[in-house]
Amino acid sequence: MDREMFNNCCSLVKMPRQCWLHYQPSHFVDYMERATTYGKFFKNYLLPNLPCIFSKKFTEDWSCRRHWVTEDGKPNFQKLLQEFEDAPVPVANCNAKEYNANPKQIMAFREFIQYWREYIQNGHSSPKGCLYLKDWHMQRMFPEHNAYKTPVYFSSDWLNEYWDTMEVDDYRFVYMGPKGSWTPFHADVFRSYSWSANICGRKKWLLYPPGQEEFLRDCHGNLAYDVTAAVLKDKGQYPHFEDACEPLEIIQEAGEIIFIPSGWHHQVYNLEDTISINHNWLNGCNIDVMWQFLQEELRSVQKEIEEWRDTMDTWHQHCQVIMKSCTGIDYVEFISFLRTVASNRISFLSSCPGGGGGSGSCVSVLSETLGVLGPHHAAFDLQRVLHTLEDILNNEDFKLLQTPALDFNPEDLLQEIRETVHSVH
Ligand SMILES: O=C(O)CCC(=O)C(=O)O
Ligand SMILES: [Fe+2]
Repeated sequence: MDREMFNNCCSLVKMPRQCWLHYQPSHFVDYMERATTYGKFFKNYLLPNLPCIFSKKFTEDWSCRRHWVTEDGKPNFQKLLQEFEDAPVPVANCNAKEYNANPKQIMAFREFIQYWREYIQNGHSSPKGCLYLKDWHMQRMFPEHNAYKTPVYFSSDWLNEYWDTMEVDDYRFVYMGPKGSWTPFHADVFRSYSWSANICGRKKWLLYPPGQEEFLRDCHGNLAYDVTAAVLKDKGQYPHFEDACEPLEIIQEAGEIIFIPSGWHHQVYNLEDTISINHNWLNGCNIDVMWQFLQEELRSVQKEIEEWRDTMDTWHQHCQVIMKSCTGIDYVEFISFLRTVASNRISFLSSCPGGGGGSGSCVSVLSETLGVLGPHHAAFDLQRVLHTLEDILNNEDFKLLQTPALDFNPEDLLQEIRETVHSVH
């Protein structure tokens, strides 16, 4: 990102988000055939929050595309077994519904592969149902495998940066499922973006732009589990279904990467035996969507326990505790997350004032990424953190938290960010 793009993006990001209430999906989604500049992806897809597909050229040098796949494009079970043996993996049963998802169990990788082989031999069926290995933190468990490299387009990733720093979790996953396995209707964690690359096989995606999910709720306000189910046509049960648009339907082929924008709800089918890699990620372009989502989550918790409001001194704190257990994060942790992102950029910018990308002394993946994206990108990120932090500090619910458990003064951080952004020319 150069200075001109920095100035453009700082204005573009302030534009109101598109309203999708009367969406008419075209049956086409933009397709990136060959090298696309980061700037083009940033301006045309990240900022306006639009889906697109990257061709298989973008994954052709990944080692997993060679090692995990046979010559005829099928999962290479033998090789996969050698690599992962008895690693414990999470496996969902696509035939069972638990709330709005599929129940999961932990199984040895070997056991899942044995099931998958039998499932294929049995004409893609099994008395055990259709099992789907999903949300497996393969990269975290086997970093030395270097199975793939995150494309630069998806490298401004605050979510994994923060959870890597905390050393507790990440949002980088592998999915492996037989033909017929599927993922029910949902939006991604914290309304993050996702990117998903097919190592082998094909997927069908049904995408609804933000806001359309309101038409896909039942009379109790619960989101549909399967947007293709006949029950949605029952007006008594799904009163607003006829107002929903048709979904954008995308077929993703082997090797291709799909970009799923923030807050777009989706349902996904494996049309063949499929292996994919998926990351959830967030950055300065959709941090406002996450913050909006957290405020909505808090409002719904408040509604749930409204009756206790006047009887408890710690009611606001209590809402935060419930929000953290349901959503995975509360306001204080959200601020810590923003602070980590800001601190990393402030140190990056102070270590390479000339914007040389900190080359030479850069050892960590993060400083390498910040170096590639450049100082103006770091300044853009800081602007976005600044804007979000200012909004939180003015938020009435935040102000009502009696002892915000922050181990720093947010005003000092705001000042430091302002000075640093100012110093980037
Ligand atoms: O591939 C799947 O089954 C689901 C993937 C997904 O929901 C995502 O990448 O956000
Ligand atoms: Fe998803």
